[in-house]
Amino acid sequence: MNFKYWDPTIEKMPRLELEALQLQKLKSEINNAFRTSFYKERLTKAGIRSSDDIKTLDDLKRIPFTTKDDLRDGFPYGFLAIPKEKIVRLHASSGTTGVPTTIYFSKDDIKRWADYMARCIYGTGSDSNDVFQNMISYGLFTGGLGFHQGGEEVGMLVIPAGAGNTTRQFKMMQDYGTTVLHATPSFLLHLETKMKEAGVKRESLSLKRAFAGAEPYSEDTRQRIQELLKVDVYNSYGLSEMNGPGVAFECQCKDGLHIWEDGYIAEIVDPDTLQPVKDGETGELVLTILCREATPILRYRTRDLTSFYTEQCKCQRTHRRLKRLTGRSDDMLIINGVNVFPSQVEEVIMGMKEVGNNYLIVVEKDGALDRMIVKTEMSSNLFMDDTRPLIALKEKIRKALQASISISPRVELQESGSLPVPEGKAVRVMDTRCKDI
Ligand code: DLL
Repeated sequence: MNFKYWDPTIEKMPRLELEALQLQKLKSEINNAFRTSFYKERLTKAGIRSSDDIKTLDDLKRIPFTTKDDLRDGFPYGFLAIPKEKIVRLHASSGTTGVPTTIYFSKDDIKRWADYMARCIYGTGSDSNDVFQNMISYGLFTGGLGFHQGGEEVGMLVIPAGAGNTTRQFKMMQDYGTTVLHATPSFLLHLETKMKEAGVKRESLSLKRAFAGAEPYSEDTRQRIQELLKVDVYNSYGLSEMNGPGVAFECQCKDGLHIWEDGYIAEIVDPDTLQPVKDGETGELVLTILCREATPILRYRTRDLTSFYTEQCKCQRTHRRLKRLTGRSDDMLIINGVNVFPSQVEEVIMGMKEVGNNYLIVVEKDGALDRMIVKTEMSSNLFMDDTRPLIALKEKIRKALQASISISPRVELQESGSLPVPEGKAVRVMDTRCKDI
């Protein structure tokens, strides 16, 4: 395979040099942190007086973790490290409490972010010959502008399509000869369902590849998108606290996501003990950003569960790879005492070709007990009035789920395209139990 590197000196940098670079950048990020009211207090309390107290990368452990609640408490300017007149943009996520976590950027921060995004995009084999349709929300969400800038940096023709409106999306693909897509995996599946309905022939499109991220999805879902849309799918991971997309991305080997270690320090800890897990073990990803001056964030608890690959990638990049992120430590459901991750359900059902492109997990109270209902769409060649194959399919799904999660859910089949598809991230779980208490 002919791998493409945006900057081989960085992407293939020997580990020792890379770690020395991390230490140097960490010190400068700590200097930035001391300019914020939040870290000035936090670091001083932890006995750190200046970046001189951080002598090795191991000293990072002396710094306390930062959480989403800290960011909310620091709203609006508690994490700002530069004068207001030097900020050129903000991105924010509203979250559930209504206090937005807000991240500010200087002009240089935006340039650096675009450069990481370009590295991700170019590493998939995309270049200035490509037409890139960015089908994700623009605005305060980082997915739209993040990919937009990266695409332009690579020299692609970028179509700022935004999310939703499949009819318009198909029209743009045909009009401009789109070769590369970016969307959530759930929207890519939805697109395929709508393509059949709209009578759009795959042969009339020039698609080669798609970037899919912003929400967890299984390897089976990737395979399904690849087969149905006939595109090469690359996993893309990021979070607004760490700029947005561009934190970790798959290369052409598509075997784990390279985390850009010249821009981030990644640790994986046990979410209960907060101690580092052994290499290769699953735990919660903790990130320190090294490439942003306006809003430094040190040891951020992402809540995302993953592990490091222990061996180097065939592409020869030295930046370590993360395993596909399957869920968050806070999205675990406890159903009648059994722990269930939504990703386990997805893994079971997306591997079945009779199952359509969308599903929903409902958890509700049934007297004192919990009841789990899995609603799945059927593939478009099954029909509601033909009951025998439907009963058999329900039973097949129920048994497969029971074998995987030790719970026997009620399975409900729905027509293809009938479950709701939000414009942003997919909503996979409806847990109504707390309302009954
Ligand atoms: O979702 C940034 C992004 C935009 C990433 C576009 C990729 C593509 P937030 O809205 O802050 O930022 O959500 C971040 O989404 O902590 C994960 O829980 C989840 N997430 C993002 N990418 C993936 C992925 C953007 N590839 C949160 N696999 C993160 C699994 C993902 N989960």
